[in-house]
Amino acid sequence: MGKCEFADAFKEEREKSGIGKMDDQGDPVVMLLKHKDVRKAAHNYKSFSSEAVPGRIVVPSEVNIRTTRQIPFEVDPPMHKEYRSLLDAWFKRPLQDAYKKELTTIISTVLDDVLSRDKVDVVTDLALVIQSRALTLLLNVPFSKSVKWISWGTHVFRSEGEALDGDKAAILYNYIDEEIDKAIANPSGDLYSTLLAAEVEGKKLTKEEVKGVLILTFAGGRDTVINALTNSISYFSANKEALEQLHSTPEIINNAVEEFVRYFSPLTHMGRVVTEDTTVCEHAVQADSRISLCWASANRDEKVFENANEIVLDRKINPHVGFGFSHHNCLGATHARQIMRITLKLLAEKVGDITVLEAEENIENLGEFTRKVGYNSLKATFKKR
Ligand code: HEM
Ligand code: EMZ
Repeated sequence: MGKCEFADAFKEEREKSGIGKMDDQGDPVVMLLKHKDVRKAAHNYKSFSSEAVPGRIVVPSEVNIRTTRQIPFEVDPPMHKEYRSLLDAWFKRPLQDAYKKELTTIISTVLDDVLSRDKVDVVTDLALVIQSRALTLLLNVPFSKSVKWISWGTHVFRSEGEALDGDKAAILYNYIDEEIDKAIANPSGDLYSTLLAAEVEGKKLTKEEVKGVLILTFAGGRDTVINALTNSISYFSANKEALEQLHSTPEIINNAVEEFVRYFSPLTHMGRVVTEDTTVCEHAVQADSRISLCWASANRDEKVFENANEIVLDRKINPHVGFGFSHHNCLGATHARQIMRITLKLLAEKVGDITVLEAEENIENLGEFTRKVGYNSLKATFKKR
């Protein structure tokens, strides 16, 4: 395995039984570990539903801190398709030249700031700042809004450490309620107003539905993007030749982004609720129990990926499921990919060396497994090229 190590926590069980078991707050989860099974179950929404009590498909479950249904994440087909058709065009805006140009300015400014300082924390000074400022483009709101979002830290539902925090979540819910009320009073071209004016099946979206889309946009695209950026930087620090490779062959940047998403799998897994007694990977599961689709394990499946535990920056065939698979595949992937592509391009252009001084790893506890998903803190120095 290469230097910046993100071990495959699931290898043994994936090869032995194909499943893992974990308890989550008394509501157990059977994790699907093989690429083939993960894709099959993701596609089979009739047996494995996303439409349970809001928060139940998330692991750890958010049922105690959330009553609003996240849209389109916690809705099954056919209704899911109605919401997706409404949202798809908006979430493709990151492909526009003007959007890419503004995103380039945002990221370039952050990197120039980082290069002007002796030492930075990659998590809070680089990744969180890029993620929050970039989100102003996705929502089409003024840049100044990002100041408050940065102050919320890396997770909108969690305070220091692991625990889900209802009081912290309430800050986000109240904030979104207020922004929705402002958009009702003064409509503009932002995502709030666009959704408030939109119709699904001939009916205007309710405030609760708009809130469901916004909570998901704030929560789903936060620690995932922050981990993807931070982990990539830790890789460049441990593998000095990689940044050189991107500098001399920038045409592989898109492959490198997909490979980082595969290898780091910033979202480890996502749950589904079983709707009828059935089997997964020849293992019986009962109606109303939970399974999870373990993207992180599927992405290291050696039946699918050659040298699965190595980062191959220019990997050509890469059917990773880091952004999910089938109906619920990541709606924010276009935005996330642009952030990653532009960051890698600018790092390769501007930065000559990254040296990590201190790292505090973020380790997830998943029953019998522990998995490194990123860093709580990564202190580093950046030198100009
Ligand atoms: C769905 C990963 C960034 C919004 C998903 C899913 C995965 C994922 C695995 C599938 C969930 C499931 O099947 O239940 C990631 C990763 C990201 C990222 C690895 C960054 C590297 C973002 C961003 C946003 C976002 C930036 C928006 C700001 C969403 C939404 C869905 C979703 C709305 C639900 C789509 C649906 O249900 O149709 N993401 N995500 N994600 N993601 Fe992301
Ligand atoms: C949910 C989830 C979305 C959940 C696609 O993933 O991301 C998690 O970080 C949030 O806690 O509520 O939005």
